[in-house]
Amino acid sequence: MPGTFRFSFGPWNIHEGADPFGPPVRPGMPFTQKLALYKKLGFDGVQLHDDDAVPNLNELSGAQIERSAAGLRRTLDDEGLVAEFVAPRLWEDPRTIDGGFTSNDENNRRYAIERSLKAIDIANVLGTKKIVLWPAREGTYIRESKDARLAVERILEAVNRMLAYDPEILILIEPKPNEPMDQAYLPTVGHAIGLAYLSDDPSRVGALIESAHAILAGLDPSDEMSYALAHKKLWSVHLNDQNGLKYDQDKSFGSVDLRRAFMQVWVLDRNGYGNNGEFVGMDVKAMRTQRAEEATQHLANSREIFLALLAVVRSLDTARIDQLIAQRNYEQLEIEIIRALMGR
Ligand code: GLO
Ligand code: MG
Repeated sequence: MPGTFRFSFGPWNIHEGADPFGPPVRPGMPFTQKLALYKKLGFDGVQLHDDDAVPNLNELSGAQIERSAAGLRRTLDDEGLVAEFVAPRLWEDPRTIDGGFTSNDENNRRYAIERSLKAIDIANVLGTKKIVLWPAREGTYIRESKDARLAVERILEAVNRMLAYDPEILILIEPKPNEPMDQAYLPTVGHAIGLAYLSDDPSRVGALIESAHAILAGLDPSDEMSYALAHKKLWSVHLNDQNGLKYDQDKSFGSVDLRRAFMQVWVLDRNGYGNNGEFVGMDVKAMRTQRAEEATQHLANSREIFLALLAVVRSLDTARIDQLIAQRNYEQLEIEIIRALMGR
C-alpha cells in the first residue's frame, strides 16, 4: 500500500541564525506567529520540546503546567493543527551538563527523569502519545569519564520509568552519533531498537530517524529507515540533508544529494509510511545568510522536494524495474532511475 503523507516541523526550525561563532542575524518570531504560518507552508503537525509547549516549566507546579498546556491545545485546535510529539529538552539545564539519564550525579539523573515525566503530562494534555528522546548529552567527551555499560543501563532505567508512568505512551528514540558530545551512546537505529527490546515493553519503544544523523554515522538514511520499518518501529522521521562529515547542517531535504533523498521517499512510500498517522517531519534550518523576510522558505522547499520526488517514485514502471533486477542489469536500472530524476 502506498504511503499517506502529512508534514510537520518544530518551532526551532524557524530560527534566528545564531551559530557557535556568531549571534542571531534575524529577529526572533513569537511562537504563536510561527503557529499561524504552519498551514500556509503546507504543514499540519507541530513537533514540540516540552518547554516550547510550556515555557519555564521547571518553575511551575503540576497544575500550572497542565493549564499552560491546555492553553496551547486551544491555540492548536483553532489553527487546525495537531501536536505530533513532545520531547523533553534534557540538554540545556545546568543539571544536564554531563548528560541527563547518564550523568554521574544521582541528583541530576533524578532531575532528568522527573523532567521526562512532565513531558508525558504535557503530551497527554496536547493529545499525543508520542515522546521523542533525542539523547543529546548521553555520551562523553572522554571515554574514561563514564562507565559505558552502566550508561546504557541508566538510559534503560529512564525509559522503563517513563513506560511505567503512562501505560499508553510511545517512546521514539532519535539516534545521533555525535554533537554536542564527542561520542554518543545511542548512535544508530540499531542501538535504539536494541534498547527497545531490553525495555519492559518493547512494543512501545521505537525510533525517529533523522537523515543527517544517519549520514553523520556514515550510513544511508533509507537503510536506517528500512531497518526500523522491518521492526515496525519507524514512528517518525526528521528529513533534511547533510554535506558530508561536518557539523550537523540540517539543510533542506534533498538539497545536497537528490538521489539519496529520492531513496528515502521510495522507502517511505513503498512501505505505506503514514498510514498509521505517522508524520513526515522536516528538521531543517534556513541558511544563516537568509533574510528574515524569506526565512521560512526552507520548510516549503523541503516539502516541495519531497512531493516532487514522490511523483518520480510513483511514475516508475515497477514491472520494468523488476525485469531489470531479474536480469541483474543494474547499470541499466541505474541510468533509468537517473533519467527519471533528471526528468528525461
Ligand atoms: C538535533 C536534533 C534535534 C531534535 C529535536 C527533537 O540534532 O535533531 O533537533 O530532533 O530536539 O528532539
Ligand atoms: Mg532531529
